[in-house]
Amino acid sequence: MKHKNFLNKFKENKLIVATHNSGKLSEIKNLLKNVDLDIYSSIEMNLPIPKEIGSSFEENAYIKSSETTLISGFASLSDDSGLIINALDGSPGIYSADWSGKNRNFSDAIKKIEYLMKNKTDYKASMVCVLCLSWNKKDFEVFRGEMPGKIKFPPRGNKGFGYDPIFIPDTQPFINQSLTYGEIDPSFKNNNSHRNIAFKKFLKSIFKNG
Ligand code: ITT
Repeated sequence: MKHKNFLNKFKENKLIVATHNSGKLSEIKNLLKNVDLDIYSSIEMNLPIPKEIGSSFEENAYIKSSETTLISGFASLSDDSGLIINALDGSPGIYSADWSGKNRNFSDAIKKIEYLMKNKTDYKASMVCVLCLSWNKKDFEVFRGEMPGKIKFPPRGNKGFGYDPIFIPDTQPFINQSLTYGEIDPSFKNNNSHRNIAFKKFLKSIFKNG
């Protein structure tokens, strides 16, 4: 059964997922599968790519969803996310997409991280996801999720996207496992990830506040 209790935020029952990243989009569509909204994305609506000039995940998420709502006239949900590495003072952080270059080549970004981590001993890292829901052109709410873990080389697994092959989340399918997100079943990742944590807050808010 699909949940329906939030009509005043979602004109014509529509929600635009404000992303041009197909890996994220497939996870987000899955997380929204029990919500009774008609889901569209920036990709299929051919919307321009917003300039992410903010200085935090929250600011960039707000830029993406508010711009999408302004242009489309509909409520939109953005996702600004990335990998935070302790030994690199939090990099790549909000620049996680930029490190993969114009062609979004994540094997280059991963090689760069491997090089920078050569003499480091602290492999602690986390994945962050900040969602921003914009509606009525000026209203918005942000939701943050974080998954602690560590990075590990060489990259392993091709089930995910972006930095998944080098990130080992603390939450594993079974105790004593050390699988990367690239090796973990996508449904397990989606039920336990930084994105899922942010999504739970988002769903709680839309069902509570209507
Ligand atoms: P949009 O802004 O259009 O959503 P983007 O790729 O530019 O797409 P971000 O600015 O949020 O997205 O950049 C975050 C990068 O970090 C992104 O390119 C991903 O590949 C990577 N990333 C985000 N979530 C991830 C996850 O769950 N697993 C692995 N990598 C992830």
